[in-house]
Amino acid sequence: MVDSPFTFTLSMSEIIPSRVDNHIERRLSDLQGQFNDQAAFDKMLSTEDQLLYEVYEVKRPEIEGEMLLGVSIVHPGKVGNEFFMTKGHFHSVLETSEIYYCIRGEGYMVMETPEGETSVALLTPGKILYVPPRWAHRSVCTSRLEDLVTFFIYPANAGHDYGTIEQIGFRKLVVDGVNGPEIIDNPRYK
Ligand code: S6P
Ligand code: ZN
Repeated sequence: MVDSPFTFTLSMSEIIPSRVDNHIERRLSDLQGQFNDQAAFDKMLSTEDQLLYEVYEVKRPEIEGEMLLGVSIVHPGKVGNEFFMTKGHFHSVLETSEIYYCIRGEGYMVMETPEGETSVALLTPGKILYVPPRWAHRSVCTSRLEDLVTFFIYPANAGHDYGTIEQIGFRKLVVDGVNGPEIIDNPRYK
């Protein structure tokens, strides 16, 4: 079967795309064990299970040859001195890449390979980031008031390996330092 081409719009002022097949919401409790300051995490969670980020997906068959695309929105905030972030993942098919286009806000993409290389890319509106195959990736919002909004596209057969990051964490963290956002070594990296 041959599919018909389709268009949709992503207004710079609205940020929610005109076509959405799936809306994911991830809350504080979904990131249990991922933030450095567990006491701050527990305290926050006892008050409210805050919404940290959302993903608006355009669904396609998850097979080789197709692409998945959508918008990721990380809200501003911190757990202790660590900025709100996504869970982060490797792709299950490790040899698959991803492209991000930053639409709004400011933040970082924290990345690393299984071999231990690390890279942290600044995201500002208009910036395009190419995440090559093998690099785990996590978005971090460092804007104080604004969301970090990115458009993403990646091979539909990539899949997500969340387990590795849940167990070992990322090697680098983004924290709020005396002079603003700082990239530091993760003291709890396993
Ligand atoms: C999927 C792509 C994004 C993330 C989204 C949320 O490969 O990288 O759509 O899913 O930014 O992050 P996470 O780590 O919770 O999937
Ligand atoms: Zn990904």
